[in-house]
Amino acid sequence: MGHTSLQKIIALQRNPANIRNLCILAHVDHGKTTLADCLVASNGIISSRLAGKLRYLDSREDEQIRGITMKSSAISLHCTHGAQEYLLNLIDSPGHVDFSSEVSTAVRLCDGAIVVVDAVEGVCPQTQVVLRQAWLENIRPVLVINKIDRLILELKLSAQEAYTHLQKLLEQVNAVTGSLFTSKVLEDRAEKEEEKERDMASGDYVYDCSDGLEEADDSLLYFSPDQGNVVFASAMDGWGFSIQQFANIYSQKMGIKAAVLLKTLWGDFYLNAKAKKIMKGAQAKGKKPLFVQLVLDNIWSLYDAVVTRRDAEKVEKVVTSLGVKVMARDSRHSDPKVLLAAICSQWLPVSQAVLSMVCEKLPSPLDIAAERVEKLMSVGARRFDSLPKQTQELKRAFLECSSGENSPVIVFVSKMFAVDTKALPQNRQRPLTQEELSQRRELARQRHADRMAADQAATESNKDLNHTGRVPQEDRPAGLSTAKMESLTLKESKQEEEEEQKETFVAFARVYSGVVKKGQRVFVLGPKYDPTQGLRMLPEGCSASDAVCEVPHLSCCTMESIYLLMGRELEELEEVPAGNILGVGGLQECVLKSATLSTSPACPPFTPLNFEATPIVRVAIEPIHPSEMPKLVRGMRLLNQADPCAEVLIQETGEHVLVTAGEVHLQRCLDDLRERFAKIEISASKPIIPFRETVVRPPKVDMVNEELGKQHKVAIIHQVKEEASQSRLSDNLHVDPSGLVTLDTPNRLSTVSVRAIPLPHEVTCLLESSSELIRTLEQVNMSLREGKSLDVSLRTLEAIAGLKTQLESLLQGRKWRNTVEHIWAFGPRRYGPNILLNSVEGYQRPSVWQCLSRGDNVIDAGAQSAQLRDFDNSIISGFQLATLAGPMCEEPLMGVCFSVERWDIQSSGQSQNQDSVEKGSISPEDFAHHKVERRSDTSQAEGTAAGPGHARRRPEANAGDCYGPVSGQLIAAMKEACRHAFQAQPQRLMAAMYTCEIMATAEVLGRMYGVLGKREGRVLHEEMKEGTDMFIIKAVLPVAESFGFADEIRKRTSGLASPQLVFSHWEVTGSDPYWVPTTEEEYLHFGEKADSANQTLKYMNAVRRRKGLYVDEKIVEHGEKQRTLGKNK
Ligand SMILES: Nc1nc2c(ncn2[C@@H]2O[C@H](COP(=O)(O)OP(=O)(O)OP(=O)(O)O)[C@@H](O)[C@H]2O)c(=O)[nH]1
Ligand SMILES: [Mg+2]
Repeated sequence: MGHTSLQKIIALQRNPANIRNLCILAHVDHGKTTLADCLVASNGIISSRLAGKLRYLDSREDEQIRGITMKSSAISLHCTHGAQEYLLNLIDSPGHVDFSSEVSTAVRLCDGAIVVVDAVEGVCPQTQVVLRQAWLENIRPVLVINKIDRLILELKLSAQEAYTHLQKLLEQVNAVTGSLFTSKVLEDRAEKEEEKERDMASGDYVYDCSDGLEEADDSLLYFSPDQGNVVFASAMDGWGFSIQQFANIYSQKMGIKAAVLLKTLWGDFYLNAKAKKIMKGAQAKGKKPLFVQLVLDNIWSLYDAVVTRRDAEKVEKVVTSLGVKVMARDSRHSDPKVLLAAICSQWLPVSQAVLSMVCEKLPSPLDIAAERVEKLMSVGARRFDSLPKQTQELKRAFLECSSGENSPVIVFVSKMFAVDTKALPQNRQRPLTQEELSQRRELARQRHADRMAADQAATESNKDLNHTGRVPQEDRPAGLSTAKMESLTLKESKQEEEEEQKETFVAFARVYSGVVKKGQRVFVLGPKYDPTQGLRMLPEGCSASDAVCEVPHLSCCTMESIYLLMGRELEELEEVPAGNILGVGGLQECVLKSATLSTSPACPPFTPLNFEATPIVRVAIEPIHPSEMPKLVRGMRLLNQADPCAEVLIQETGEHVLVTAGEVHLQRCLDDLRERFAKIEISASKPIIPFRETVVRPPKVDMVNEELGKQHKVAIIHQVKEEASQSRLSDNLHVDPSGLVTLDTPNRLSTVSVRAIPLPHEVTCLLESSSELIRTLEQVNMSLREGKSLDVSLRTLEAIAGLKTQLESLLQGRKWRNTVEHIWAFGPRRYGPNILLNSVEGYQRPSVWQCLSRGDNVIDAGAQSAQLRDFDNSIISGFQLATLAGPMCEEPLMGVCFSVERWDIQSSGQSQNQDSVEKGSISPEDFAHHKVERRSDTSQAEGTAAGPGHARRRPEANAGDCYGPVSGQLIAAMKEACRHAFQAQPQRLMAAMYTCEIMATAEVLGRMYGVLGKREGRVLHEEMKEGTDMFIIKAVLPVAESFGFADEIRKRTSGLASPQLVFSHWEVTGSDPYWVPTTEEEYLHFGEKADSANQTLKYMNAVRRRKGLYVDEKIVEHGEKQRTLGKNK
């Protein structure tokens, strides 16, 4: 045993064929870090006695305390398999859903993954997610079924039962990969069909009736013990095996070929002892399957002897028969698990089983698939073959993974992590050489002599002072005061040091091609960098060390130091060849979270990481002492850089907002801010819960379930009118009983009529899930409008066409006839889940789907249309503003269709304003870069809306001049019209919902339902997990009610149930916040005030209060005059 030397690892780094880059993925608590411990122990980095208890890769204090991993960390290990030596770059990832972005950063750098599944819990939500992530990144998984000891000791299954259980579990896992595979095959088939259609058009097509599923090769895809990609293990007890090991053992013992055993050890086979043959059909004949007889029975009897019965004699026998050595202190230990671990870790060491599987079954960096390379290189909608030629040539560099002198360096940074500057290898104290030691000794001696001399002098002078009759200031020997002085200066320098002690950022990266050298200069390619542009602007053969002209999204930096990642430690290196995972220092200034580095400007930026988590929990943060604001700002900037998922933004109100994926993540971010990045006391606001505003169809029955007549409608109109009359726009505004709102611009030259219609739920969901696609669609449309052509991949076009067809099929019926063709825009930010519809008679404009029918939709615009077209953008901008912040509590809208039914502009006063159209309108980029400027946009439009009051005072003034540019007026008018149209319908809030899957035993079920009920949660389904006494409950719960939920559940169920909350969807909350009783029955039932609890109103008012908006609440609801009865007599 002993540390693998650094030299050895450096040597192994040069042989990519024997490198494996892999990560460990699983649901939370399935034993990833414990397994990693076993692997780390095999290299002698930690003692094997501590393996499984230390959790070496959980290096943060809070990780150890909470017992969950929060960040992914890497370690390089060495192993020998067969005659070869391998280098494993292993990354342990967190399983908690809040940190799933850390999984994305890990998966990107790997070629393979160990997927760990708890034998009892089976496939859990995060297991599915990580399998999907591995699939999306095209990395190959192998399976470890962990915690098999729980089947023996906790569930007390017999070996036969355990076998059935494991079979089912394997089926479940394979079902997940199977469904991923099928959907991919079907997708490919659709693509092929498209090609065929084109071939058909050219006439050379032979009909093919297969659906592609039969011919697709899926044999490598599934997990199966006989394929060698499954290991059964108990990481805690230190054992694990693949059936290969048992096949080898028994082939010697029984004289059966190992290959035969390998095929039959897992499956419906049994041993016919008489005939000494392996036969099929164990189940039908009621025989023990081979796996039970030869494998599980041995393990079961070992557990029985060591743990259950603690039978010393039998243990002795087993120990001798297995030929393992047990130390006396282990066999005498009071905890039988110690003895068990001692036996098992020699008999079936888990590290050996897992490492052999990894070396054999996972691909090396040389095996990187061409498909994966193309996927990494083609960003967004771009096609790989539309990239410049030099860029396409880089594909070879990837595939060869060559470390030649001339190969371009390509590095991908997937995250930045903070390291205490003092912990960096160059700052670490190294052992002193003999020479230095003697130098120091000499120095110390000198110092001591000086001090002694000074002391002497001081005592003498003191004596002199005493002689002259002055009272000594301190009646202590003067020597002490010198000591004090010294300690003071020490203290000061310590403080200085603390000031200096900073965090240094190290990039977590992988080299895909070339050799990375310390001090090398490289290009940093931002996510929007376009190699075509770069190649055009840069001189040929230009390198990053030359002075570079300004190319957008391209910068240069020096890789100041490079490190080998060794879990808690870093080792400094001089160079790292292709195919390895490494840490790079010195990128702090030019890389925020992730980046692509290259020596060649032809390299495209890699596709962005696939993040599964949506950051949803927002809090506002402030320092306890306001003067420490600059420290907080700096700290938040660092935090933003150090966390792949956290977002930090400054609202224009000055609030510093932190957005995180969940409560646990939030807690970690706050701890980091306090202790590492800002180092000040901070206070965080209550979480800011996001809502969406929407409208619903007018109800058919009233609140007491009576059929509604006209009465209700009258009430709504009444309400709208009332509000409108408060507004200064009232005489420009007209609301008709059907909810159509007509509004004039202040100069009365233009009129818009808008109606708000609720979108069907499915449509909203579709728009929500296709937001990326709609954003692409918008980009394509923009470039078309500007006359540029964008090379869009066939797949993207197909997806857009697919979206259109889906929308068409969902928007059926008279009301929605031809709607899809007439979609004007999506909003907010041009890709949100609301639709602007062009129902203006006779107004023709290019369709949003124009990219599907390139060129052939020339619109025959009449004179009126042409005039309107000039202001088209203003209407869109008004719609964008209206959907960005609704009238209920200024939250974004969702699922609303605004249909513009009339829009006209009178020509006078228009021509002089023509030129202001461009200036006044809000460009799509403004929306794309929204976030911080959001409110300022709104206020700009509101500023224009305030125009009319001001203008009415001077009606005689020139319309064009005093009301400002027509486009601005139109934006404001459109926005107001939308808001009023929205209010003319029954309004609702939509709350963000979490889903959670909770596993609990029957005893705690009742208490758990209690907690769920109290928090407005809803149980979707409940089922018993087969073979266990656990129930799996799936529930939804509003985010607003979720804070402290996990803790409460854990407390109420004594830690037996621990839910994981995952953002799932938006849901309309029950009631109308503006509802007042209108029918007689309702009066009877609710009373005049109808002041029973209205959850929506509570949410709405809370948001309004937070935003400083007017809240219509009475402090005293039922004020009654106090009377002193006595006086009245
Ligand atoms: N019975 C049993 N318990 C195990 C085994 N392996 C791990 N555990 C326990 O399971 C718990 C979680 O183990 P970890 O290794 O921290 O799990 P993890 O997958 O790294 O968890 P996260 O990183 O938080 O997702 C610990 O209490 C371990 O002791 C095993 O083989 N058998
Ligand atoms: Mg862990």
